[in-house]
Amino acid sequence: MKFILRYGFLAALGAILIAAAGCGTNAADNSSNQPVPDNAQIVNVESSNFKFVLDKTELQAGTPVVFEINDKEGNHSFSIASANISKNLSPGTQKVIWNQPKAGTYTIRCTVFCGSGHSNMVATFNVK
Ligand SMILES: [Cu+2]
Repeated sequence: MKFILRYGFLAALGAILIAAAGCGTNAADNSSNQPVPDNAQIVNVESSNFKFVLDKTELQAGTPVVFEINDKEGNHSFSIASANISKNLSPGTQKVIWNQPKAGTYTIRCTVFCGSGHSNMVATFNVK
């Protein structure tokens, strides 16, 4: 009886752990519950089927960046592989904070298959 109870508990714990891992966002998810740095550069991003539109594409290196993303339609992701940023988007506003942008040209992509125009969801910006 004790045996059954113990293994029943372990099985339940395992199920919880698997569920938590499965529904969580990935490790690179830049959570919107971080405080926004005072000196941040704000970039407004509009995502829709099937594009990203940024209100600025020239940013300053070394100054935190906050992407204020308004997803107009569809489920997408806002992913910048070379900056280790990936956030799943659903309609509404969400934000991504990038604390230490380094100089370079960056590409934003959607990594969630969102439909026929998915591969067109690419935008670039520069950090100088
Ligand atoms: Cu997509």
